[in-house]
Amino acid sequence: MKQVEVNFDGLVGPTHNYAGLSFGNVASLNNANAKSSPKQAAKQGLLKMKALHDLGMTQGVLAPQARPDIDTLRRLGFTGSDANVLEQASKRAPEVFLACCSASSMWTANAATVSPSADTHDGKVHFTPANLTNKFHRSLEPEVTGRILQSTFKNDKYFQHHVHLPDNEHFGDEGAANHTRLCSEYGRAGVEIFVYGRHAFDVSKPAPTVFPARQTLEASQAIARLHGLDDDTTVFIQQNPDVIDQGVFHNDVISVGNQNVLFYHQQAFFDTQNALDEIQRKFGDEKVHFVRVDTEAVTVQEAIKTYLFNTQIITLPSGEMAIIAPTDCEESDSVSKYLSNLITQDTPIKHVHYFDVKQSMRNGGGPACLRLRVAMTEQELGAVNQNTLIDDANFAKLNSWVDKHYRDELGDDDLRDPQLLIESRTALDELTQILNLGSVYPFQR
Ligand code: SUG
Repeated sequence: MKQVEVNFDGLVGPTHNYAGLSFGNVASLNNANAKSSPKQAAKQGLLKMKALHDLGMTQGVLAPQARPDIDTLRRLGFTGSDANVLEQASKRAPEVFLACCSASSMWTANAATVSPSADTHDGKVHFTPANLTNKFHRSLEPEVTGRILQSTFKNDKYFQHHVHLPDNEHFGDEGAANHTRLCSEYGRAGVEIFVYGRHAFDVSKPAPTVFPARQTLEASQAIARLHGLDDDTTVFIQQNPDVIDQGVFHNDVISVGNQNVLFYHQQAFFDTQNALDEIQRKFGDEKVHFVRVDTEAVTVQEAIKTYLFNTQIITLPSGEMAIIAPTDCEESDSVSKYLSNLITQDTPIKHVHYFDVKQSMRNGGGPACLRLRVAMTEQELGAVNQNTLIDDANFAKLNSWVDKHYRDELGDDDLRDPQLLIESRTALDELTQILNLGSVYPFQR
């Protein structure tokens, strides 16, 4: 049966802004309070989606969340009209207010962990929204993420949706950003690799000391159980605590996989050799291409700055692989040199395409952060909400929707403007019609 891998990119929301909310994410901290352009951000994302569609890939889109999150602000004690809630919260608790305005749901690599039907015991595609407990602004996402996923993959014959893990740091889960699947073909059972930052219950184990490890082993194990994965084809690897302390806040900032390729930095993992041996053993007879980037070629700092590993490795219809990289990689001498050389080597990666996603990069989100991968059979793909798939018509529709509703520029002061709340809700209400999602937002219910 033919299977494809579909990238579901997050559409950037109308309140895209830089608030320095993510301790441990260097770009987020460095760009705190810079002015943003929601319109440009959304368009950069749409152009990447359209380009992948034009390369012959199946491309989907996931709706953003509604912000400012008035419901959460009310839950935290702000009362009165919506305008009053905005004014009071921004004056009396500015940090809390900014966290409730983040458009962070755009990074759909953190929306959920997905296991394709070939890997699961019941033969369904499994989804568990990430609870994102480590950052308050991101912990506001899982419930609505779950609704968006259920409206996008709306067929219980093929799709199994789980509730996110308990909202507690012991089960801190960041979704697909810490999960990679290797397989010989998308339709064949693969090896699911979960990369965790620390052990929650055994604190004697190594852990970072400067920045937080957002993902726990126990959370990864719970996802594997929920998805009905086989122990024989599941691998749990600890991320190197030292690289977390240097700013590698998710595994997808230091390694990425596709089919029979694992592209990783020399310092990515804690116990690299054992991890790679286990992957190869569980993968079977076919050889995995372990493409290691040495510190000598690209330092961890340069990898964080350019997001060399937050690239998408995709399999083109021709069977060759392409790497989808941010233009920041092209602008770095060492990284662009590395990539030009990589595509001439004996690995399946034969092309590199650069995309300007700088609006997202300034918050620490590269091309791979912007997408959630879902490998599906033709039947499963047929059961997906078709309005969420990108074709020329849908791309044009979404572009005009952005033109109509998004602001060119946004600063902190704009976020408390009640008019922005009205604009955002009007935009998202219209979006749910374009994407045929139903009433997924709290303000619609
Ligand atoms: O969780 N940045 C996001 C970036 C997520 C990147 N995702 C992956 N690596 N898959 C985060 O740190 C910054 C928001 C701000 O500072 O305004 C933010 O949430």
